[in-house]
Amino acid sequence: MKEYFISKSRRLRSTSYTSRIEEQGVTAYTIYNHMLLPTRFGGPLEELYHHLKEHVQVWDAAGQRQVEVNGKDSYKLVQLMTCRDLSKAKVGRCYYAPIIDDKAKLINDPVILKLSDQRWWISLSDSDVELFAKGLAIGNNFDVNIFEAKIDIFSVQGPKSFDLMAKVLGPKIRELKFFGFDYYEFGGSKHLIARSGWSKQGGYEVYMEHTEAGLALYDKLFEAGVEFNVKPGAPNLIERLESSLLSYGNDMDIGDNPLECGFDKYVNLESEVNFLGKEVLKKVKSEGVKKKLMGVKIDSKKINVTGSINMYDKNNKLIGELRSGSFNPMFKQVIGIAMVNKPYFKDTQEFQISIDGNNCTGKVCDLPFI
Ligand code: THG
Repeated sequence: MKEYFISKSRRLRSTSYTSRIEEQGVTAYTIYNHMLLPTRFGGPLEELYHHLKEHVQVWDAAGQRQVEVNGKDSYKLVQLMTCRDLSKAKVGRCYYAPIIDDKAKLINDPVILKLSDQRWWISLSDSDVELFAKGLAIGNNFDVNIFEAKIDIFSVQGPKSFDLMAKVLGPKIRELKFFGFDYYEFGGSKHLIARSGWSKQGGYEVYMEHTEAGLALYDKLFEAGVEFNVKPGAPNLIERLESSLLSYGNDMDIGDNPLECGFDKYVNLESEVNFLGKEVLKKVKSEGVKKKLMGVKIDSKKINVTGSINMYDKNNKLIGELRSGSFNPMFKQVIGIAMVNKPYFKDTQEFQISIDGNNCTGKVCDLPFI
């Protein structure tokens, strides 16, 4: 496939780390929340995939922007936007929480951090939630402030991330529980660090305020990480598919509701909390979904998904559409995420798909893959 350059401009915002990763050999960017997000360093993605599963990587993940909501009505507004019950949310915890509109359509699938009773960060996937939140606040006369916080996340991912972070920040960081966050001292300042990240290889995310000490911490991890074979990296398509981590805009979008995306765990319809789309979701739940996200395995060694690709059964009936995919070294074939129509939800449902003009066969499977 022919590759194209990105024309940089002020609108496609650089991050605190852009000059650093360009020295470190970044070779491709995508755009995420109007910001440069690296996708590749050096050679093939497969090399970075193996490295991520064995060692440790530091990622410029600043594209995961924080919308801060603070003020007297901040809980009311955050709860209005998500179908996950946050009434018992605790300070110091992260919550993966779908944001939906009044028709229960997915606006975003952020991680929400409760910083204090009247202060929240919504750590976004790729859509303009700040505008949506402002519209709701104005329409409801909420007493809140809403703005994009000056935070650039860097993510430390991989099995050796625990040893590396403990070496630099002290052993206490090993005690942090999954999706918890706390403050750790480095270079004379405190840094908010969560045990989270967009891989299943373990790790942390540093919510870096634009400070010298924050950048020094980024640099220090590379210096101290030599013994752990640290490398600059990026969210990895192969790993995230194998780990079944969904990507907003790719696997699901504003045409889908959270029950179609398998977010049942994060849809709380029994509690008293008030959120947009609640009655719609009750109806969807009682009637059952008409399409849903499933895994697929395809008999092919390569794929490049740049748009939806239709899937057909043996009678040439449309059964769904492939939305993401990549060759996976462990499965030794292409795996991907597809939106599958009812009544084709059966694990092992067979289908045909055209990849770059070649007819291939595949099978639907339940998620997660492993
Ligand atoms: N970290 C932060 N912000 C983010 C992401 C992140 N914003 C955008 C994007 N990633 C949001 N998407 C996801 C998807 C999955 C997870 C996190 C963010 C995730 N899920 C866990 C899982 O599926 O096992 C568990 C979630 C839970 O149980 O609460 O980690 O990566 N800051």
